[in-house]
Amino acid sequence: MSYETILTETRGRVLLLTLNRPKALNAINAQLTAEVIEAVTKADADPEIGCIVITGSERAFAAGADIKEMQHLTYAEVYGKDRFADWERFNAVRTPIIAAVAGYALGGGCELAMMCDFILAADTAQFGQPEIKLGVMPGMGGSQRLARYVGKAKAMEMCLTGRMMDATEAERCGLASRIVPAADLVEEAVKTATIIAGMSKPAAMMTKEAVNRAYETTLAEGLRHERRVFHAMFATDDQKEGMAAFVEKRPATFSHK
Ligand code: CO8
Repeated sequence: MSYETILTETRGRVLLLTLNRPKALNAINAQLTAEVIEAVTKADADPEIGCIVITGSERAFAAGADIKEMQHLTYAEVYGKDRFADWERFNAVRTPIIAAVAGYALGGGCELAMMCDFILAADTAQFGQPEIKLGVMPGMGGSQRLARYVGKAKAMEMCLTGRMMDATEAERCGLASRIVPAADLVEEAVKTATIIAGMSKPAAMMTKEAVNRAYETTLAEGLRHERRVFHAMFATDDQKEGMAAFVEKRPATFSHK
């Protein structure tokens, strides 16, 4: 399938997906939504892809859901079509996804970045949930994920005032894993993704599932889940190879099985 609002490129075992609606600062419209979900779902099913990087432009990762597309919708239309529910398919992707954020990540853009497994921030990144200024509120996880990732005080202030958070603050409060110079962002993200994609894919998928479980369940349940998944890993060829390679003092070659 050829895409119009995103660019895709395979680098080794990494899919690099670039949001590409520059005139609208990568505002997330229905077409971009469908294309991103199609591309990540396909990559998830591809055993040759071990990690996905989603990025935008220097100016904007994404400036939110497309306001012009939403402006005249009625309640019956947004509720009837359960607008944004399609993103649940994005959340079901088991391959690790890195958000490489430069410039604005606002509203749905910040929510998309938070739906990824971690955020690498360029020093130019600006995060925000400015929906309140439009007379609405976050609709794709902003009120929930931001509160879990940065805590109630910051999440509440950001969602109620719409103020933006720069990269330094985002890293300090745990929203971004680290900050890199804007010029190096994509290369650094691909480099990080290449490390992940070189690991056993089943181990990476199970690790993603286990860490995400920490946000969905009690500590006791999460610990039980982790232990059972750890046990299951001994059924993989990659566990045998990884441990043999360590003992034999050589690099592991994973078969992703
Ligand atoms: N939707 C549609 N078009 C947009 C959006 C947007 N969110 N953001 C920017 N644009 C367009 C502008 O209209 C403008 O187009 P044109 O040249 O045709 O007028 C172009 O992009 C450039 O924008 P600006 O001229 O405004 O550029 P500035 O550098 O002056 O300002 C800002 C940049 C600060 C980012 C500014 O554009 C802005 O405030 N944008 C809107 C940010 C916002 O409110 N985002 C939240 C949107 S609501 C939302 O996301 C709900 C989430 C629900 C879930 C989504 C699921 C993914």
